[in-house]
Amino acid sequence: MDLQFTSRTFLAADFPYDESLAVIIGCPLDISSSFRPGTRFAPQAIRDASWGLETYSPRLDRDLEDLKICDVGDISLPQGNLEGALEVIQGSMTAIMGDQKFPILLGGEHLISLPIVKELTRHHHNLVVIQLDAHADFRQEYLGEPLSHATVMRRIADILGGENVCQLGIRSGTREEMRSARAMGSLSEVGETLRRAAGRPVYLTVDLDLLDPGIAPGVGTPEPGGLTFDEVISLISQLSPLHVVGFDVVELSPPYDPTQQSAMAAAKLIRELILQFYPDKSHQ
Ligand SMILES: [Mn+2]
Repeated sequence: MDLQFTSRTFLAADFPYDESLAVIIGCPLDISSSFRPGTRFAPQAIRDASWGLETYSPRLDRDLEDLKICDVGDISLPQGNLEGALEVIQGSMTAIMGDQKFPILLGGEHLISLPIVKELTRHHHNLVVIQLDAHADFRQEYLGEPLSHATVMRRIADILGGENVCQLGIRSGTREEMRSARAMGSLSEVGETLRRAAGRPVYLTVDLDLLDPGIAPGVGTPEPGGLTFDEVISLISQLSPLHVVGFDVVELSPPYDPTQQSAMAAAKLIRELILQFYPDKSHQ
């Protein structure tokens, strides 16, 4: 039969799980969003948008079709039970890491990065987390809650130490957040990040609101004054010398994305991240 079909997976991520080197996991956590909920719909919206893209990246001269990637679908999460949901996410990561796969997480709200990083510290010594985000997400607590998308990087810094977190692109935060982030040493620049992360395993977490709301309006907490798509790609290119061991892209909120433009931006960004950081470069 010589017919072609799209599927419900991310673009070209249909390799058998057992033989895959990288795994895409939807992580539709949607509990602590403070402004515009809807992140539970994001992983599938990103998958659907991805089929509008080419598998080939002219920038990198690499093609998703050459890679061994399996999109396993979305984790079933008990929305309404935050701590339970975080445990389920960490448990899924335990399984993926036990199978030695390169994890690619589609959020979900930003809090998913906390259980992911917790699990990664069990597998990677000396881990560095790089955050690309409009917001510091560095509150001690938010509305009395220590676990929130507004506190996630503070919790990660509590675990790793602020010097092992590099926050890039931050253009919003309270005075107290910015003060704490500065005091803990997590606010960073590209050059500083490259120095600190050199030779170490890196987990990259990308909040889509890094992009300007004109480019990606469909996010939980849009923040004017953001980067263009090309500026984000340029930033990611600058990080290419680093040894990235996994990444997430979080905070897309499809109910606020009626034209799919934010989901398209997310999907293209993910394609570029995969092609840039895929663990086996031998075929390229
Ligand atoms: Mn964030």
